[in-house]
Amino acid sequence: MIAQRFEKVFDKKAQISGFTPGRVNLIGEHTDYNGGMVLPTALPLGVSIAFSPRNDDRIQIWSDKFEDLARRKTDDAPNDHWSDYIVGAVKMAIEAGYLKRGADIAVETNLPFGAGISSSAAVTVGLLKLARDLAGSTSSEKEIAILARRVENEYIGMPCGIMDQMAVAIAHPGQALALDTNTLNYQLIDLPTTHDMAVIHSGQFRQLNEGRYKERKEECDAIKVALGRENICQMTDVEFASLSSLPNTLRRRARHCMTEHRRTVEAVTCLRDSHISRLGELMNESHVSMREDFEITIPPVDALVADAISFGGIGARQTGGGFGGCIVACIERGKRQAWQSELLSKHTDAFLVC
Ligand code: GAF
Repeated sequence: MIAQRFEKVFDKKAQISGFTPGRVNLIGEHTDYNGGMVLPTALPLGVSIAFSPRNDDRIQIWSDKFEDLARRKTDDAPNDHWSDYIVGAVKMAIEAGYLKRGADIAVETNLPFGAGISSSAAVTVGLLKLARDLAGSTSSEKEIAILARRVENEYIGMPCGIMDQMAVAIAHPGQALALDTNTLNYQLIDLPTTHDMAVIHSGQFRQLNEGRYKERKEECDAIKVALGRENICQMTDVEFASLSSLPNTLRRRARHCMTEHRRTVEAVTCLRDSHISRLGELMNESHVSMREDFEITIPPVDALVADAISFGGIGARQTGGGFGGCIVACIERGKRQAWQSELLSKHTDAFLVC
C-alpha cells in the first residue's frame, strides 16, 4: 500500500494518495500531434502516488521501481534522472497554483517502463490530480492532461501529443477513449465483453526521447508547412495529391497520418457497433502502415504481430510511440489462454503485460 510505504520512508502520514492507470492505444498512432483521432483504453495496471507538501523548496521522491530516494529541488533543471518527470510535475503544480513549495512523494508502479504504455503520463497526471485535489481546485481532467503534456513538452523536452495524458486522466479499464485531438472532444465507449485486448511486451525495450520520435515529429512539421495546416491527419485526397513534389519519405509519412486517422474514425464506429472483425482488420492495416509508411516498427515486433494474427487473433498491432515495446491484440475471450501460450512459447523474449 502506497500510504504505508510513504509513512515508512518519510516517518509521517501522507496527506493524499491515489492510483492512475497506464494506457494502451488500440489504434490511432502518431495522430495526436497532427490533429487526428486516437482510441486508447486505460489498463488495470498503473502508478500509485502518495504525497505531502513541504514548507521548503525540496522535493524528496521515493520510487519502488528504482528502490531509491531522490533528493531534488523545485528549481532543478532536468538531468536525465528517473525523478525528472516528478520534479517537472511538481513545478507545474506550483505554476498552476495547486502547490506552494516542495513535496515529499512516494511512487509505486506495476507498469513496465519503455513499453509504450504511458508510465510517464501516469506519473505526471497522477501527481497533478492529487495536488489539485489537495488544493481544492476545480480544474477538470482535461486541464490536468494539458498541464501534464506541458511537463513533457516544456520541461522534459519530449514533443509528445496529448493522447497519453488524456487517456490516463479520463478513461477507466474496460472503456476506450475516442478522442479527437484537434478539438479535444471525446466520448467513452465500453469495450466488448466477448473479446480481450491483450497487451504483450515484445521484450524489446525502447526509449521515446531517444530521437526517433522527434524525427517523426519534425517530418510531420514539414508536411504541415507544405500543406499550410496543422491538423494534417484531416487532409483530403486532393491535398495528399498536392504533396507530389515532396520527397517520397515525407509523402509516406503523410499517407500514414491521413490513413491512420481515417482508420481510427472507422474503428470508433466499429467499437460502438460491436463490429469486432472489422476492428481487427483496421488494427492489422494500422500495423502495416506503421511498418511501411511511418517506419516505426522493428522486425521482432513485426514477427510477434504476424504470429498474434496467424495464431487466431482478430487483429494485432504495435502500440505506442514505436521501435519496440508492446503489441495490442484483439482475441476472443474463450480462445485467449491457448492463443497466449502458443504465442509466448514461440516468442521467448515476449511477456504478458495484461
Ligand atoms: C507516445 C506519445 F507520447 C503520444 O503522444 C503519441 O504520439 C504516441 O507515442 C504515438 O501515437 O506515446
